[in-house]
Parts: sequence; structure tokens; C-alpha cells
Amino acid sequence: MNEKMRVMTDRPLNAETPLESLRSWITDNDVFFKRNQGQIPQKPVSLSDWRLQVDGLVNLKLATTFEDLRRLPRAVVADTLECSGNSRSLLKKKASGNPWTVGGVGNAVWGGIWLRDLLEKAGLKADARHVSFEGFDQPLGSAGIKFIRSIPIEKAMSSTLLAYEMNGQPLPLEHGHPLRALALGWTGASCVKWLKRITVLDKPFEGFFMDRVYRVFQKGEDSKSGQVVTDIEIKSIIVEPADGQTLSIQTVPIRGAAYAGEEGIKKVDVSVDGGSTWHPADLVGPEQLYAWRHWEYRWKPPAAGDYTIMSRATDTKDQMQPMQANWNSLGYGNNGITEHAVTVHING
Ligand SMILES: Nc1nc2c(c(=O)[nH]1)N[C@H]1C(S)=C(S)[C@@H](COP(=O)(O)O)O[C@H]1N2
Ligand SMILES: [Mo]
Repeated sequence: MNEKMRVMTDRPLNAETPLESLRSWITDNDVFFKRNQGQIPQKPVSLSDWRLQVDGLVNLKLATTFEDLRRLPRAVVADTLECSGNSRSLLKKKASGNPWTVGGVGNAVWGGIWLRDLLEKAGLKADARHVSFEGFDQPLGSAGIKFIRSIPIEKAMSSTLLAYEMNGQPLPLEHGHPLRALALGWTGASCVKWLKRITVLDKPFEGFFMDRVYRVFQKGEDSKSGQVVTDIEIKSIIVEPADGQTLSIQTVPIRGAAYAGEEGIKKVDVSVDGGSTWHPADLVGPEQLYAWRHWEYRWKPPAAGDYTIMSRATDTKDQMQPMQANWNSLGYGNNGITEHAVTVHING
């Protein structure tokens, strides 16, 4: 793994992408954030031994080989993947979980097949409502709980990819080799790695990773009463300058990325006075559904001093990033403008 990554825990491996690697539209595989609940397989499985089970509420159970998958129509799609808990450590009130700053996100071009094509081969029964994914990574800890997650059948049949390539390379071991799910525009929790089994269910899968975590709830509330985390909400991050940087008094390029899960980015505004006035930024670089949009604003600091820079994204459904994050016990979905502000010092 690249030494620039910020490792939060070794076992399981949880590491975030450094700020400077978020400045390119494609996040390189070696610096792409790594988030694991269990033990990453020690070595890649042999592709000739590997099988993907498709079972549950289907007309025909499948034991798909890697060769079978390669024969299905290949789809290539950009998708920005973000951990549900990204930016958690920027919350003013502490929430438990990995202390991500902004680097629990990355954008890649993924190659694979549509899940729909595989499910159509198996044939759905009339009561099919959810699709669960199981990986072959080994759980860590005494409870031995497997990371199994399910998504609604509509998402599975419309915009979920099974990826075997990442940025033109075979899917790397840490990112789920040989095959992972990607519910496009949804947080990482619905994107199960090292797939071995896909099961069609008549209701959401029940288990620790569906009911105890990846839900938005307040302290003292039952986790199960909270909404399940699904799509990524409208957010922008500032990737340049960095918080606390000292700059000289000349034009400062302010750059960042904005993303909104299943929606596109309509505009990004920048404030250099702590949110009193806003200026439109230029949207730059590729524009693709499910992928982030980079933006830039060239700022001429009027005088020496300390400045707070904020960015505010609006999506194609006119939903605007909130001034403050919607706090919850596990610190999911921090997209607050204030929490993502950076302060810079301008030298005279
Ligand atoms: N099998 C398996 N899949 C998994 C996980 C896991 O622990 N095991 N972690 C999930 C979470 S919470 C996230 S954010 C993404 C991270 O994907 P990455 O490591 O490729 O960035 O994988 C998801 N898929
Ligand atoms: Mo995650």
C-alpha cells in the first residue's frame, strides 16, 4: 500500500486517501481509501476455483464461474465511492467510529457486468424484494459476524454493477478481487467486496450490519428505528488549499470536488468570508452521473489576514448542501458546509 495513505487501523485495515490524491478526477488504486470490517484475504483466489452462488427467490440457482461473467455484456461506469462515515472526525460533536477526515472517498472507473443481467439469467420469483451480498473475507473479533448487506430489488435491477476491474486493472485484492458489488451512487456499505454469494430475499436481510450499524439514529434510540444509509447526499470538499496553510498575497486557486450520489452537480459556490457572501465556482473536468465533479474558484485575497473558505454544492434536483451536518450517533453522512470549511493565513 502507498505510504502516503493515513492508516487509522491495521487490523482490520482502514486507511484514507491523502488530500492531494483527491485533486485528480480518477483516484489511483494504490491510494484509494480502504475500509474493512474483517480480514482481507491473504492472497487472491484462483479464478478457476472461484464460484458466485446466486440463490434464494430465483427460478434457477446459479454457480457462476468467472468465465461465465466475462461472457456477459461488459459495462464500464465511473462511480464515486464514499464510506458512510467519511468526514466523521470533522463533526463538532464526537461520534463513534473510524476518525475519517475527508479521504474516505474516491472516484474510479469500474468495469464489470450489470447485476440485472445475472439476475435475469436466474429469473426472479414474484416475491423478490431485496438482494443480499456476501463476501468471503473472514470476520475479525469473537462475534464472528459476516459482513452481509442487502439492497432493494429496484436498485439491484436498475443501477448496480458487479465490478471485476478498477481503473483499467483487474480489481485489486484490497478492493474485492475478483468481484465486488457497486450500488452506484450509494455509500460503500452497499458495495460488498470479495463476492461469493448473492441471495434474492422477500425482505431486507436481518443482521448486525443491517440493523445495528449503517442506520441514522440519535443517542438512546434503538438503532433499528433509524433509516438505513443508502445513497450519498449532496456534498462538496475543498482539496486545495489545505486547512491551516499559509499563502502569499496573490491569486489563490481554490479547488474541490462535489458529489451527490444518484444526482448530478448543478453548481458550486464558494465563500471566503465565513458564509456571508457566495461566488460561483467553475465546474471543471469530466461530468458523469455517479461520479464527482471537480470545481475551481480563483480568489484574489484583498489583504493579509486569516480567512475561512467554504464551499456549497447544489445538485440537479436543487438540493443544497446544508450549513451544518445532521448529527447522528454513528456520525454518518457528514456533508456540513461549516464542518468542511478550511482556514488559511494570507501573508502580506
Ligand atoms: N466483504 C466486505 N465488503 C465490504 C466491506 C467489508 O468489510 N467486507 N466494507 C464495506 C465498506 S463499509 C466500505 S466503505 C467499502 C470500502 O471499499 P474500498 O475498501 O474498496 O474503498 O467496502 C464495503 N464492502
Ligand atoms: Mo463504509
